[in-house]
Amino acid sequence: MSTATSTPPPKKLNIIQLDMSSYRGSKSTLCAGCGHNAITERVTEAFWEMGVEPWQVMKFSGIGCSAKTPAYFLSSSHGINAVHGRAPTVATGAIVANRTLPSIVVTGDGDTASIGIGHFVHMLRRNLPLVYIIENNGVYGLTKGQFSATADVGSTLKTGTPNDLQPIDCCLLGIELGATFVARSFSGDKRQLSAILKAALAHKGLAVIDVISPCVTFNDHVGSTRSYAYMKDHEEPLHELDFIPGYEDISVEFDEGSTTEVRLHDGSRLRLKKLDRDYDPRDRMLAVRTINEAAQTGEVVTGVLYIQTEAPTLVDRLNMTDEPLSTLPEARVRPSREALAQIMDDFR
Ligand SMILES: Cc1ncc(C[n+]2csc(CCOP(=O)(O)OP(=O)(O)O)c2C)c(N)n1
Ligand code: SF4
Ligand SMILES: [Mg+2]
Repeated sequence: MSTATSTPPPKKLNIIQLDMSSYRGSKSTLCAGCGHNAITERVTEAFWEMGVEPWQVMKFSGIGCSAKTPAYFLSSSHGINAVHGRAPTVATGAIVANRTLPSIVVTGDGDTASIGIGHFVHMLRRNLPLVYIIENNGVYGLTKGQFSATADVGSTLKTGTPNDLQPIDCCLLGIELGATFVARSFSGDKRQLSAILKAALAHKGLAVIDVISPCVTFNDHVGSTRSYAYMKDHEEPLHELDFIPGYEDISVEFDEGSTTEVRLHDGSRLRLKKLDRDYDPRDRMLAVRTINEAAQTGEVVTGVLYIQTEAPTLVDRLNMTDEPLSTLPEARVRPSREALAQIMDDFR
C-alpha cells in the first residue's frame, strides 16, 4: 500500500520575503481572553504587513501585564523592559542614539497615567518618533485589579466599590500636548485596530494609540466601563478606516463628499469613510470637543481622533548628523584638546 505524503501549503511571504513566523515572539503567559493578547496579534500582523525588518525594531515597556507583551512579538528585535512608567524616557535615549530604527512602546494605563505620567507628558511635548500603545483596562491588572487613573467615575471594582475620582484621558493629553497621531480603539475591533496600527507605523512622529483592552480577571463584570459587554454597547466608531501602504501602487476613485484621504510621510494613504457624522481628524478643536462630548454620555469614540503630518519630530529639531550617534567613532564625538582649551579660555 502506498502512503501519500501531503505537502504543506507554501508560507505566505510579505514584501521583504518573510513569513509571519519571523514576526512572532514567545508564547503568551497572560490570562486566556485578556485583551492584551488580541493587541499582540494585531501588532505582529501590522509589522508583517508593512514589511518592517523585525531585527531593526526597538521595543520598550515598563511594568504590568501589558509590559510583558513585547516578549510575545518580534523575538529578533531589540527589547528593553524598563522600570515602571519609564518606557518613554528609555525610548527617548535610544531613539536619540539611533534614530534610524523603528520604535514601539507597549504600556498600560497604570504605567502611563499613574506612575509614568510625568514621563509621558514630556514625551508628548517632544513629538518623539515612536508608536506608543496604551493597553487600557482601567485597572492595575498585574497587582490584582486596583483602579488606575483612567477608570471612569462610577465604574465599579469586582467588590462593588465605585471609583469617585476623575479619569485622565490619555488621548486628550496627547492632542493638547503635542502628539501628532492620536487614536482610540478596542482590542476586539480587529479591522479598525489593524488599520490604525499600520497608519501609526507609517506616520512620522509620535503616534499615541489608546486601546480599550478588557482585563477578564479583574475588570470584566457588570458595573465596569472597560468590559467586553460595555464596549459592545458603547463603542462609537467615528469612521471606517482603510490603510493603503506606500508600496501598493493602487489608485482607487473615492467620493470626496464621504471620504477623507490623508497622505502619510512614506507615501501611504489613510482613508476615513464617513459614518453617521462629519469628522475631520485634522481639526484639533473638533477632536477635543468630540472626546469631551463622548465622555459626558459614556460613549467611547474610536478611530483616528487627530492627525498632523507636518510637525517636526524631536530628532528633526536636534539637527543631528545623518549617521546615527551610536555608530560614530569616539574621534567624532569627543571634542579635541584644542576645543576644550578654547572653552576653558572662554571662562578666564
Ligand atoms: C516603582 C514600582 N511601583 C509599583 C509597582 C507595582 N506595580 C506593578 S505593575 C503595576 C500596575 C500595572 O498596571 P497597568 O500599567 O495598567 O498594567 P496592566 O497590568 O493592567 O496591564 C504596579 C502598580 C512596581 N512594579 N514598581
Ligand atoms: S490579570 Fe487582567 S490584564 Fe493581567 S493578564 Fe489577566 S486578564 Fe490580562
Ligand atoms: Mg491596566
